Parts: sequence; C-alpha cells; structure tokens
Amino acid sequence: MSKWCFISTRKSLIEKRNITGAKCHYLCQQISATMSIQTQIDQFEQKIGSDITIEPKDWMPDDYRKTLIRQISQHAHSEIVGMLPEGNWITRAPSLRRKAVLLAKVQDEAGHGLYLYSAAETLGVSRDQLYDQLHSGVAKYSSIFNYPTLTWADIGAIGWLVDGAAIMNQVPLCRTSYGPYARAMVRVCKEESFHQRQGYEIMLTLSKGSDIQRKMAQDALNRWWWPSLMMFGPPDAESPNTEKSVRWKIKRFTNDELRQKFVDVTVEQAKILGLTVPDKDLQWNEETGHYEFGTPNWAEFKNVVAGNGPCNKQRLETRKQAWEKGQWVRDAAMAHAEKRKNRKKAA
Ligand code: BYC
Repeated sequence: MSKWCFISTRKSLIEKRNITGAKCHYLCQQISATMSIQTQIDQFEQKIGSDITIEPKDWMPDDYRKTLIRQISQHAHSEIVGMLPEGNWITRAPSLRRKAVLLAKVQDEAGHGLYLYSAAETLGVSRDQLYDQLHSGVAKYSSIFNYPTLTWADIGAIGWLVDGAAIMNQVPLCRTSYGPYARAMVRVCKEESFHQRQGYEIMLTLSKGSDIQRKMAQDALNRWWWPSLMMFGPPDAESPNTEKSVRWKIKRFTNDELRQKFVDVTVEQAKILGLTVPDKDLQWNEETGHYEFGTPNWAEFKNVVAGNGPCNKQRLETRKQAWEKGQWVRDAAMAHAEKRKNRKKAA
C-alpha cells in the first residue's frame, strides 16, 4: 500500500466512520498486513507462473510447504525402505560382477534418501521428526516396496520396472517448482537411469538363457507389473492432491498421464525381451497412439498403503531395528565431531 493511499484511507476512515485515531491506526495496520500478504501471494504466483523456482527463504503458502514436506519426505522414506527388497539379494547375487553392481545400486538409493531428507529439512522440518514419522508408521512410503523379492529375476524386474517407473515420475520432478527438490532430482535421475539399465540387462540375460531362466523372468514380470503401475498413485479422479500440486507445478504431470507414458514405453521393451505383459486388455490404439490397458487392482493398492501388504510389517521392523542398532554410530560421530571442535578451539 503506498504512503498516499495510506493517508487517504486513514482520512476517510476517520471522516466517514467517525472513529478515533487509535482505532484507525489499528485498522490501517490490518489493511497493510492484508495487503502485504496479498503482495506475497502475488509474487509467489508470479514466480510459479514464470517457472522461477521457489527457494527456502522465499515466502510460500502454508499449504504449499505442507504438500512439499509430505511428498519429499514420502519420497525420501521410499528410497530408504526401497533398499530392503534388493538388499535381500546382495549375498546371493549370481556373480561377483552382479554383486558389486547391486551393492552400488543399493548404496545409491541410500544417497537419494539423504539428498531428499536434506531438501525436506530446508522447509523447516527436522530429520529426527521425519525418521520418527517413518518408524512410528505415520508416514507413507511407496507401496511397491511392500512386495517380496522371491527370485534373482525380481532384481531384474525391480531395476527395469520399478526404477523405470521412478524415472518416468522423477524426470519431470527435475523441473518441480521448489528449488532444492528440483536440484536433488537431477542427480537422482542420472543414477536411476543406470539402475534401470542394470535391471533391463538382467532381464535380457535371463530371457536369452535356459527355459528355467526365461520362466523366472516371466514370473517376475507377472508379479511386478501391476504393483509398478500402482506406483504412480491412484487414478486422477481419486487423487486428492494432484489438482493443487499440478497448479503449483510441484507435479508436472498427473498420475494417469505418467502411468500411460510408462505403459507405452515399457510394453515395447517387453517385446524385445520376448516376455508377455500380464494384461489381457492390453492393446495398441492406432487413433490415440497409445496402449489401452486394464485396471490395476485398486483395492489391493489401498490395502498395501494402509499397512497390510505382504511385507509392510517386516519392512518397518527392519528399519526400526537398523535405527536402534545404529545408535552407537551416531554417538561415535557426535563424539568425534565434539573432539575435533575442542581441538580446534584449543589450537
Ligand atoms: N504408495 O493424491 P495422490 C523409487 C498416497 S522411490 C504409497 O495422488 P500425490 C525407488 C499419497 O501419498 C519411489 N502411497 O498423492 C527407490 C496420498 O496420501 P497422503 C517413490 C501412495 O502425492 C528405491 C494418497 O495416496 N517416488 O522409485 O499427489 C529403489 C493420494 O494420492 C502411492 C516418489 O515418491 C504409492 N504408490 O501423488 C528403486 C516420487 N501413491 O499423503 C526405486 C514423488 C499415492 O495424502 N512422489 N499414495 O496421505 C510423487 O510423485 C507423488 O507423491 C505420487 C503420489 C505420484 C507418488
């Protein structure tokens, strides 16, 4: 509000409404505060409209902050819990090369979790709060990691399908409107494409192998296909967050748009492998230039997200134990940091 505007508002309030100077001062303050909030909203909307990233010290609506904390922390938890199904096969990888590659991939996932927790922290939530939400079962993480990895082919299927779905979802997040999240995603996506290729390479090797190996690959595809489609979230019509997140450019595409892109790309890759996508409704639509596909079992999705999937309890328990057993490492790191600080002070 300009100075001139302020004075005239004050004058007209006193003259027309017959109120005291003190009361008028209070009212003007209220107007000014409202105006400055409006200015902040306008500036925020302008940045979003012009694709200028929102940075931690910028003003942002509470709901934008809340939505980001929710999505980024769920994403971070997914990376950390996502280490478990694959970690299960590190000791049983079929060769030294496969073991080294898998070890590197699982370590990458830990790194992704850490970048994402750091991005969430810039929004004013602490790492301890986030861990607490995960360990107490309050926080969500991706439904996909509540399924078991039964054979070595599952490691191929996870890399190909799960990391493939992750890339489809996360490449657009490199342009998400919140700066620290967008920047974290750039490195995450580079690593995810290596993950996807290592998975596809496992599937390619198995599909060119013996009958038993081909069967293993097909069985893994059969079990991981539908849960991979569910990774993109509920259908748009049942997604309470999509409309707002797309408007704020947190999400650049809707759940259904990304699911369709994933199906279009992945079905072609399955053909190269000589494997069959387990969907009797799958068919190419010449007119739309897209595959039509069946409906995922949304009741199963809801059940898994509610904590009742095949491995939910086991995953949470493993994370809690890792946290408790790692206490001595955190204590040792703190003691070491304290010692270095004191040494520096004394020097
Ligand atoms: N699983 O309104 P919606 C990885 C929840 S890491 C569980 O559409 P939104 C990898 C959703 O949270 C993969 N919950 O939500 C790691 C919401 O609940 P609340 C993780 C799900 O946020 C290691 C409710 O359902 N990727 O790839 O607009 C090894 C309604 O949904 C799921 C990310 O996190 C699900 N699948 O859209 C290998 C990417 N889907 O919070 C690979 C970033 C939905 O309202 N996240 N829900 O109680 C996103 O892009 C979005 O958050 C989602 C969901 C598309 C996932």
